Amino acid sequence: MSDDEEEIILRDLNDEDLIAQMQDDLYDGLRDEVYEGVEILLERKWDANVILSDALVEGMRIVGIDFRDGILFVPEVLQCANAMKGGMGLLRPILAASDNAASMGKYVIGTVKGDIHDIGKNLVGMMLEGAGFEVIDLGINNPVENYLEAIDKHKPDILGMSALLTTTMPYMGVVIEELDKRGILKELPVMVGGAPLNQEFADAVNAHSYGRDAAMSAELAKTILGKNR
Ligand code: B1M
Repeated sequence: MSDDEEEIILRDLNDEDLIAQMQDDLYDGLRDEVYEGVEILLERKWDANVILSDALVEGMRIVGIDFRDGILFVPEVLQCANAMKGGMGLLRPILAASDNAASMGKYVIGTVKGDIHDIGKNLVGMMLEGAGFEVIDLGINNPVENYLEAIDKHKPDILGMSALLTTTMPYMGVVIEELDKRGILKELPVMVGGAPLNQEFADAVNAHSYGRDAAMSAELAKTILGKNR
């Protein structure tokens, strides 16, 4: 089937079928189709946050279940991630468009050492930008030295760490301990987040706050800096 024929089919679908098709396309790692689905929904005046949650995040949730159950494997899930990032690329400028003339503050964010998951972190970054923060993204697999260097260089108002693995989340504690030893922790609020975390874990590693999801984390960041109106 040619791309043109696929385009016509997607455009012919009603909203509900299109969302279901996009979840399937994300599952099949079809970046162009996911991108096009987002485009169509935007043309139909769908809210970017709803497209993100209903089509992309929900699609990835389904992928996660089959990944866990050994139905999907790493190469396939990488393609799903690639497809999701395609759709996110289109939503990014909309989600990151800020009404705030003044910067809310600087936020350094990175996925911790040993962990290469970055979709959730990227979403948090987008929402923060949308809320008016200047976001410095350190990417994935960050040892403590990277965080220290970024703090020194950028003087952030908040430091954020993301982890998706139960094996890498304890590393957040290592970073926080190092910040404490150096006297930085009392000055710099640390937010932690990622699917396996919860408030209890955040408390246990002495993090200032726990971000449950991207939208809530942006609100939380404003609250931390006393800028939530
Ligand atoms: Co991975 N993986 N993976 N994986 N992967 C999970 C996390 C897993 C739960 C899958 C499963 O078994 N069901 C499982 C972890 C199990 C565990 O730890 N108990 C797992 C595993 C085991 C692995 C490998 C070990 C597999 C292997 O090699 N055998 C391997 C590890 C690699 C490594 O990191 N060293 C691995 C690899 C990969 C891929 C590379 C293939 C790919 C990542 C691609 C990429 O990110 N560029 C991948 C993916 C895609 C997933 C799943 C399917 C999806 C993750 C995702 O993007 N979710 C995931 C299953 C799942 O979570 N359903 C899984 C969508 C995203 C929007 O949500 O990231 O949770 P999330 O982010 C949310 C919140 O958590 C929060 O806000 C976000 C938006 O609302 N949040 C924050 C996140 N960070 C935050 C920071 C904050 C605040 C909020 O403040 C700073």
